[in-house]
Amino acid sequence: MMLLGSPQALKSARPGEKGFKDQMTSRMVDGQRIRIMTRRTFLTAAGASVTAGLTQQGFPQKAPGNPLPRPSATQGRPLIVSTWPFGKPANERAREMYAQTGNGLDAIEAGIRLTESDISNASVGIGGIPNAQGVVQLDACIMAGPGHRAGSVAGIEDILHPISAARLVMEKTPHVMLVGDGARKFALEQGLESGDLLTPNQKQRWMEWVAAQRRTYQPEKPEDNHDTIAMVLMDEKGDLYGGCSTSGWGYKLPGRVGDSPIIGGGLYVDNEIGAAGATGLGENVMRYCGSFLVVEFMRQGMHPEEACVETIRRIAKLDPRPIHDLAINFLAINKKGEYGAAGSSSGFQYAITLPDQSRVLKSAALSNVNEIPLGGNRLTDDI
Ligand code: SD4
Repeated sequence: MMLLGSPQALKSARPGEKGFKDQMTSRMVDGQRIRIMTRRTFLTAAGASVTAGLTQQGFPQKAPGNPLPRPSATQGRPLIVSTWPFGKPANERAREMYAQTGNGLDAIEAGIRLTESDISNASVGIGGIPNAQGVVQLDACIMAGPGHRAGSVAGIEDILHPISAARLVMEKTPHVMLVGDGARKFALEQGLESGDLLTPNQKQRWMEWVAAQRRTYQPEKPEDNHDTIAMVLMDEKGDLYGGCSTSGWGYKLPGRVGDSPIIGGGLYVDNEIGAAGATGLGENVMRYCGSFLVVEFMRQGMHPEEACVETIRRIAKLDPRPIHDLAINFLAINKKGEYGAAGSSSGFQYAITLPDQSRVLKSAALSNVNEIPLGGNRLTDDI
């Protein structure tokens, strides 16, 4: 096993010592498993230089140095990449469906439906955090590279699988996006399953939130709710697909729509170039056409990880907030089978699944402030 990374960076903990595991991760490179410093370790180790690289606005003059090899191109297909550790079982479900039907859209829909069904996930499907009035309103979209087709629903209520509603919008209507009650009625007409999306646990939490409210409207801090699933896939022919599903910002104003159902915002697929998806504070993604921008950077020849980093840097350059307050994360794949991800803070994890393996990875990070998501999403040490 090769070891990459600076020895100085590792002197705070050695193999066998407490804390060592946090510093190290491993990755397959050219068929060989290599141990590498985690991005967080690198940022800590390189803390002085990274911090020195931040401008007063809080964004780096140049991307933080990256001692890690960028993930190299994969050969196996389908290649499936999605947000957060819970993306791993969703990817595996997508892979299973792909094996049955050979259809990338079926795979995306099945994978995301698994996450939508997970009551413990507080930001996708049933069990999602409701809006300020205690109503769960869901956003989702789906996109197919071939034909550049897309479907989307926003602010949909009572429908257990908004990703399926989005697919039906794409396949059964001449439209791209349906919202609110129209989306709900359409989904019901199409025979989609309906039900009460507000679980007793979320109802209780919402009542506590209401009780704690001051006069001014104050939604849950968005960084506590990073649980959207965005999934992208390349099939055996090299065709690209993607989907995204979320209950959005916890205790949002009724009717608020985030980036996740916005084509080019929370998701974008260009069958010639690649596909990208987002998770995080949608207001900071949709104002910049974030996923579209990632794909455009890949069109310019950037590796998917570099394209994600560059997109966050662009957003940070335009946005008045310090970079670590942006709370945005992107992932991407390209036609070569390369993949990557980046977050405005450290702590974003994403899942990659191939026919013979499935793993959770840490993304590149543009600041060393750690996100600690609480909205039902659990980060993993099992990387
Ligand atoms: C939204 N982007 O509605 C979604 C929420 C999210 O991780 O991704 N959270 O803004």
